[in-house]
Amino acid sequence: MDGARLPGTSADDGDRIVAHVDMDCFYAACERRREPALEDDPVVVGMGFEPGETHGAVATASYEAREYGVDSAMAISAALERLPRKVDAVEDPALDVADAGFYRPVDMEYYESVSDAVRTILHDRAPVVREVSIDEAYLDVTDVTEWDTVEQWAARLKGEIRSTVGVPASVGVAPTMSAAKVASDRDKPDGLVVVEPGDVREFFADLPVEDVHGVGPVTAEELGELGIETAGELASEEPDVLEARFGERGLEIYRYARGEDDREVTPRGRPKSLSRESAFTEATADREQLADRVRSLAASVADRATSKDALYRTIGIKVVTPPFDVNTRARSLPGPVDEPDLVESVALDLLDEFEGQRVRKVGVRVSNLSFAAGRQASLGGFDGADDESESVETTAEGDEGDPGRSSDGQVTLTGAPWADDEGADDATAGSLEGQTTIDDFRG
Ligand code: DCP
Ligand code: MG
Repeated sequence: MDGARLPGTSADDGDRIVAHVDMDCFYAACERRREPALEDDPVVVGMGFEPGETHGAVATASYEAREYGVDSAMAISAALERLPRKVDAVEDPALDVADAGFYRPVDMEYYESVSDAVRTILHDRAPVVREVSIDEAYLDVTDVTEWDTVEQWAARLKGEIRSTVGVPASVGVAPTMSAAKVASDRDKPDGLVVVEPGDVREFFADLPVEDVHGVGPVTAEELGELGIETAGELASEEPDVLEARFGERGLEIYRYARGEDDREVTPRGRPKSLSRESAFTEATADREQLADRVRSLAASVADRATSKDALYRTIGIKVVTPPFDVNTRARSLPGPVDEPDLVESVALDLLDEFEGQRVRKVGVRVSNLSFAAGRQASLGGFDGADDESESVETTAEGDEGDPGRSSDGQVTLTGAPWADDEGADDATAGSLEGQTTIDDFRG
């Protein structure tokens, strides 16, 4: 370890330098990239605000639009109440054009391409990169910078992303992943926050417990019942009390709240999809039997996604009809979700097309995965990651490639076999040859 340490810090030679990069209002920034006239105006990206559409949600809003109260996951109708569209404001004398915004539909393919360009820079700049989602990554930069130069290093990285790709990023740097993550969020947009070793606990002290890695809304509420509202309070609670209430996990969140986080930034073969399939002893056209099987497959796949902290944007089914015709259908959603009910309803919906046909085997798959930051990080923290390789696809080959996009933003894929059909590194691989994963559905 050759990193120079600032005098007066409690850093020791084991300290890592971790950077967390999170793009600012990413989808909106992408829209601005190709439509520079939008630069200083409120921009909302979402689904379902096209004429005639009545429901849908905001994927993201530019910071100008956030000032009107528009934010991710808000219903489009609510967003339009707060911030009318420019085009409407121009025509309606009751509306002020100055207080109106531009609305754009989600274009994932384009955002993925921008994300790829950012990733290229991250990989150029850091030896170890862990991508978390389309707009977020952790970098271990211990070997490429030092604490007294890391701020300049991060500023250069941001500058390069801005000048080369044309989108703004916020960067947090700290000795741990959790502190780096919180730091990148501290000064958004265009933020740059460095938390030096020795300052981590103080940095966390006033944050709400929800900001502590591993503390979700439910745990936060339970902590609230114990009178613990901030990370500082959690950090100074008796560990015994936490252990009694939450078990081993109580000790873990206690350590995280104290800024102790020894997770390492490791590159991860990101799973492309999660799937389950199951064969019938005899091909059947019985709607209820098929639907039942699809329901349990959907529940199982959704469970696995939840346990892996995966969000999915595409839900698909596979229907094998005699003799061995593999049909796949999929539907893409406007944004990544973790919604077991949706997996079931979309899968059943897609199954309708095969009404009346005899079916040998059915499968359900979620794909276009992303890993929500706080939750994703728990893979390294609380999860036994050892089952990962046998239950996820890690190959890029055989993925659905370039789906056609229809005008309503829903992507319907047809015909392409699933990656696991081709022997990808998945628990269901090889099941086409008659082995099934039916064991997964007993009970
Ligand atoms: N996203 C979405 N639906 C959500 C949240 C996010 O579709 N409920 C998409 C749109 C975002 C992108 O994911 O642009 C990245 O998510 P972030 O949480 O990083 O949000 P932004 O990058 O938009 O804003 P910020 O500047 O707060 O990071
Ligand atoms: Mg972001």
